[in-house]
Amino acid sequence: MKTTSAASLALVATLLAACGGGGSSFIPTQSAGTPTSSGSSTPPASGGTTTTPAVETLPVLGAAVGATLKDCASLAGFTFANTTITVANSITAGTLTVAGKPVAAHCQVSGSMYPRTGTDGQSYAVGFEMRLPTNWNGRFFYQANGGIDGSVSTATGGIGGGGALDNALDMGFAVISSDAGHRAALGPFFGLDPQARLDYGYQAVAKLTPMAKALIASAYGKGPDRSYFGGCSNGGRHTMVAMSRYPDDYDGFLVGDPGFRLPLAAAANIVGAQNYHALADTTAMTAANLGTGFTPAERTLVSNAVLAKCDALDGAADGLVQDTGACQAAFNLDRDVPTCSGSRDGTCLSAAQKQRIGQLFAGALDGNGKKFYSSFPWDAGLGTTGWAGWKFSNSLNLDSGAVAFIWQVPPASQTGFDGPTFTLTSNIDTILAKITSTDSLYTENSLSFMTPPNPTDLSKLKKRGAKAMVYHGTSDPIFSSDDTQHWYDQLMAANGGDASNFARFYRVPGMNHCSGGPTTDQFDMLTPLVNWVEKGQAADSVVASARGTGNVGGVNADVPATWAPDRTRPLCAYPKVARYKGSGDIEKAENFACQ
Ligand SMILES: [Ca+2]
Repeated sequence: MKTTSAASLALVATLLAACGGGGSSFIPTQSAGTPTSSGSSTPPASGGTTTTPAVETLPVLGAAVGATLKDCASLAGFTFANTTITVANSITAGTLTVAGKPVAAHCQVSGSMYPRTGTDGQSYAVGFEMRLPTNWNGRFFYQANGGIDGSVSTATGGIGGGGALDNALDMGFAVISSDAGHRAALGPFFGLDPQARLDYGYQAVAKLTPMAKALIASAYGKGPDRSYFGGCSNGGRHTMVAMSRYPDDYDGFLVGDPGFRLPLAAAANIVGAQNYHALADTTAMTAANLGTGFTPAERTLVSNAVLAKCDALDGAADGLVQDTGACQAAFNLDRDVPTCSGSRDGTCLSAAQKQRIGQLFAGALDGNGKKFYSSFPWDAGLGTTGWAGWKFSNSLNLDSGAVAFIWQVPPASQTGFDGPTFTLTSNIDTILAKITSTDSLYTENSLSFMTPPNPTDLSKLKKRGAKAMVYHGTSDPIFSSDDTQHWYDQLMAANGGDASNFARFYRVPGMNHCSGGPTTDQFDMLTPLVNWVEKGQAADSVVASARGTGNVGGVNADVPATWAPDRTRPLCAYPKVARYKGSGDIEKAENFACQ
């Protein structure tokens, strides 16, 4: 079961070879058994001293200056290369709301760029909308959307987490949203067209950014003083890709639960589905049946066993595992969860469950027993419907089509394609070979167009004074917070052991994918990002609230009834952990310190 470091390196070499040297850019996972390894490649200094070099002072870019929208209707006549504007509408205050409050008056401009016919005969374009506040704060926000894109979601601009109490648009940002170059009606089949793959991966951003800045200049008489980029999930991936590819175009990056190695994460979720299917009641290829392989009672059993070992490690037995790193050493699935002596009844796991589920948490394996994606940390958020949805349903119905049509070379046949059959009957080695392949039509492999090139080289971004804030729920079932943590460890190593002067990483204990779970997931990370970029004020922590009964941003049903509904916690900049000070109300962030 153990994957050695040498084996991990061999896997990387194999995948690199399969890429044909064509721009592969993913980073290797940490070796098994060291999920919190620093990843440092710097040998320790001789002589026993471990002095950390002083972190250099970086530029502060200065505050944006606002302006007033001149005339919404005239923006229908805005011209830009390869761009068609279809509508420019004045939107009155209150037409949109956030947390029950009216969003301020703004102008909605919709259009599309680069219309063309794909190699599959379908029509393609980069569709977008921009929302331009009447009272503008001088800033631009690129809203990166989730999933496989395809929809122009309302351009309000997320500020982080779940149940947001505000949005970038209402704060005065000019916001763009796009479909990333394809229509939702195509589903994953847009991937049959090679250019649509590239637009989804990174090229739509390059097309939209100069147009958006020109439209802003046309609307307000000047371009944006400061530009921001943010999103969660695939939107977090877009943001990390932009950090690597477009560091000159944006000043601040807000990264949520990033799928920055999305094709590998999806392949790992497929391996997960095959394992849950092997543990399930029947051979039915349904989410309901996969869910019988690890039932709600069993998932809650494991979450509770994790809490029993880990909850108090942060000084507070409060239902939150805040010392995620210490927990991985403290918890042992084999030892700490009862093994069934008879039939499964929710109070134990079978030996087969322990073996398969334990391996999935340690990191999915290829057919040669080598790990190709990250471990997942043990945490308290396994019992939720959100966790189950990614493992048992999206593995069958979302990852399947994305792998088969957007990332594989050649793509699968569209005729008679069935997602669950693909997920549960495909050979993982065949999938891994195809998502790292190219041919004469698909000349860039999925790891090249989906993942950030050289993700730990952010020197350009750093030197010019741009900043990045990254958050990740430790109970995210699809993109592992261990993977993001390992990236950040490597970023630290690449910057003399400390990247905190330009990039910070905040774990969200208990949070599932982007929101939900037994957690405090309501927070504003955009305001501290602006303060960092424009005033040089870096946030050691960001206060987050639980969304219990009565929360105006939307109640999170996963918040335990034993918590105060408005519990707050500091989200600490990694590697620090929120620890209870030992006195004071355990429901309040002020009684915890980042240590
Ligand atoms: Ca705790």
